[in-house]
Amino acid sequence: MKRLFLAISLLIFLNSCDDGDLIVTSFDFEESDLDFCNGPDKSVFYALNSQDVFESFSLEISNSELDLDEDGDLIPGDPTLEPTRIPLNSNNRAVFRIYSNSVPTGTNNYFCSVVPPREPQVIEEWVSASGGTVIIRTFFADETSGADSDNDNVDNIDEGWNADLSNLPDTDSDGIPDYLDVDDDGDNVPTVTELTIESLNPDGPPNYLNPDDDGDGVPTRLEVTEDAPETPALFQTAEGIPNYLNPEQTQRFEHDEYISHNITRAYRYQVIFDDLSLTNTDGSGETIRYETYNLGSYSQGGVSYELCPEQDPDCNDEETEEEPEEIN
Ligand SMILES: [Ca+2]
Ligand SMILES: [Ca+2]
Ligand SMILES: [Ca+2]
Ligand SMILES: [Ca+2]
Repeated sequence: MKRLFLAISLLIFLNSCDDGDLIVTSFDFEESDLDFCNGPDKSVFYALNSQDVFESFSLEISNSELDLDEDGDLIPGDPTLEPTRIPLNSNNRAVFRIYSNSVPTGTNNYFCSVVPPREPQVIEEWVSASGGTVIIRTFFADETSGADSDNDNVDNIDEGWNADLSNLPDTDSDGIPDYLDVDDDGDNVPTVTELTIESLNPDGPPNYLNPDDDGDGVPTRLEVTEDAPETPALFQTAEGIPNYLNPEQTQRFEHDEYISHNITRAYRYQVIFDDLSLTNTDGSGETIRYETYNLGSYSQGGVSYELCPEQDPDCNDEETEEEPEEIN
């Protein structure tokens, strides 16, 4: 009875103590930059503090709750849709730990290893109770004016990006706004390449926004055969001038081939707990409760992002891989 009373009074005390000065830990991990790892059956978002004390705050989630690729990396959901809500239970849990020594990071990740390493020793541990929820919200991390979402060397702000994503310019009317379009004028010569080519008509639009770069009436896209849309410079005169930059050359090849418009993008995952109760695993029953706890964000770059020009009839068709022949 005495013990129960102590636990209850501690609970009241902890709840009324906002600054956390008088308790063992302040659980001061809010708005951390998080790391992520994937193990055989669980994935873990975590933050480490090794400054005055060795401590960590982690969120372990059963792999079945997450969208993961074959490398164990997160597959981001659509940022415009509702966030993922995962119930806290014995498989999905928040864990706060204090250690005897620093926690190793790197390939043998402490948090995702199958057998918990003997070192460093855990000297204090708090684990979440069932009942709460963790909310994982996905954002694009490249939706800023200074970012270059399509990596074509023209910053978003210079491709008409705005925070509301309203009235986004689409120079070639292929359904892909300029800030996500690697070929802004749809002429099969990537913007990043056209930026390096001097315009034949200095008073006209820059090459990367001009679908007929030499102004000969034949679209650049059709001055190249469908066999080599990626290498327009192959089609050239003996003097080495590509046809698409030569108004004297007006040979026209009809086709509907388009270069790949796929890009890679950067994402951010925000991890917020709703109704988080952490209980000390030392048996004391000490509990601390947060109505909400914003653990922080995990950033992920280089995520493939498929885009298709509306005019392209066979964009991103899965190429049928041939079975390797059996060798006896
Ligand atoms: Ca476009
Ligand atoms: Ca672009
Ligand atoms: Ca182009
Ligand atoms: Ca032309």
